[in-house]
Amino acid sequence: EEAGAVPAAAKSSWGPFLKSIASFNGDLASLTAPPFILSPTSLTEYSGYWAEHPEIFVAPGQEKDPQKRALLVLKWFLTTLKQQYSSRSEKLGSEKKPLNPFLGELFLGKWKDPTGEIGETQLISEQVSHHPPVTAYAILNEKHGVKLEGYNGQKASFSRGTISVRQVGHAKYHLKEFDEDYLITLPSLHIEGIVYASPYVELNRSSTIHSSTGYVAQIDYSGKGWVTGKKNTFSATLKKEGSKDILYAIDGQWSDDFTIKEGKTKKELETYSAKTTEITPLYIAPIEEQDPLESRRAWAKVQESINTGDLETTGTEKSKIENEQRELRKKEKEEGREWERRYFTRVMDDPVFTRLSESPGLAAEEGKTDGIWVFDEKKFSQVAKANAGGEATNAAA
Ligand code: HCR
Repeated sequence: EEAGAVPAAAKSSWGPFLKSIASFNGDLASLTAPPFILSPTSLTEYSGYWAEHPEIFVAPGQEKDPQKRALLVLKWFLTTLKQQYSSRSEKLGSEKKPLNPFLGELFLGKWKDPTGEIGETQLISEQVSHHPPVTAYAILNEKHGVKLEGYNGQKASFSRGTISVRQVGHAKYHLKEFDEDYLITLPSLHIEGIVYASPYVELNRSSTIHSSTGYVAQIDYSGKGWVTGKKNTFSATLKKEGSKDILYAIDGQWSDDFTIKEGKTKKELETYSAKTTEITPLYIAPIEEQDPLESRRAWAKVQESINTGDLETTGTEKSKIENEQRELRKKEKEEGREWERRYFTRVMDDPVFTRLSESPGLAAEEGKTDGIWVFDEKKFSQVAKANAGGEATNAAA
């Protein structure tokens, strides 16, 4: 029944596509998808999914009890999953292939707060590597002293009719008032419904959150859980490191309802409804005010032609960007320099990461992105200063 919703023209291009992915090399960017599965959205925009509920994002900043704080961080993480992994495919599994960002591409914006209680939350997302693709981001809320920073890339493989994607990278959630850090690992995923030309994401195995205060959250994903038979099922626990006692248990579906219970008493504390909790839309500056490297400005013509189904223009406009990029890389090579990232810096050792990356597999993963990308406060304030002086037009200002 899912396949029936796909237009006839689309169906005819799906067979050849399935054949082509059977032999693809792990780089999702190199996957040539049929036009109807192309999304006009660049992957740099996906960083915004971390804070589409700003009130839940900043809530831990207000909580005095460290155990409750750890729970609020876990709750916030769980509430981001629907946005991250299913917001594009709510209708009949219509996940699409995002635009592959160019090196230096920026996606900047803010979640405004008319109430004044949450304060403004700012998003800075930058493509820090093109081959392999890596996106870095920082999300800042000054009022509550909350900072999220992270980066990620994807490594994909195709087997038994599905695309499996491993995420390389991690996120760090920082609370200024308590000088507290949380290291968040990213779940691997696979794409279901490919044979029906109706793709959607399902998460695999588990991911963790380790805090500098000694709490550990583990989230186990089971897809169409064998107990419930429902998609996007998970089961999470919060424990003190080294202890078997479950402080809190959270069960349900990340795209629907989940319930937080006290570990010992099993008392229900809260049921969160992912479907009915509204998101706060991100404010992005009008295109003419954006920096030329900002995603929506740089891709404007490609996006417009994808939306109108004009394949020829999509092709020529994409090639223009690709050729420009090739020229830039050539010039940099000749001059023996590297592209200067605007907001992030690559380091080989990040103290927070080293301290909290308990799981041995984690450190090995990082090597594959050739270092760790961190938000560079110095660069950030320099850009802010330059903007204040009117030198550059930057939407984040
Ligand atoms: C795998 C994926 C691109 C990467 C997307 C990531 C992992 C990016 C970072 C975000 O924080 C979380 C995230 C969510 C997305 O679910 C995930 C995408 C889902 C599909 C897309 C593929 C490249 C599309 C392949 C083409 C299919 C539809 C045939």
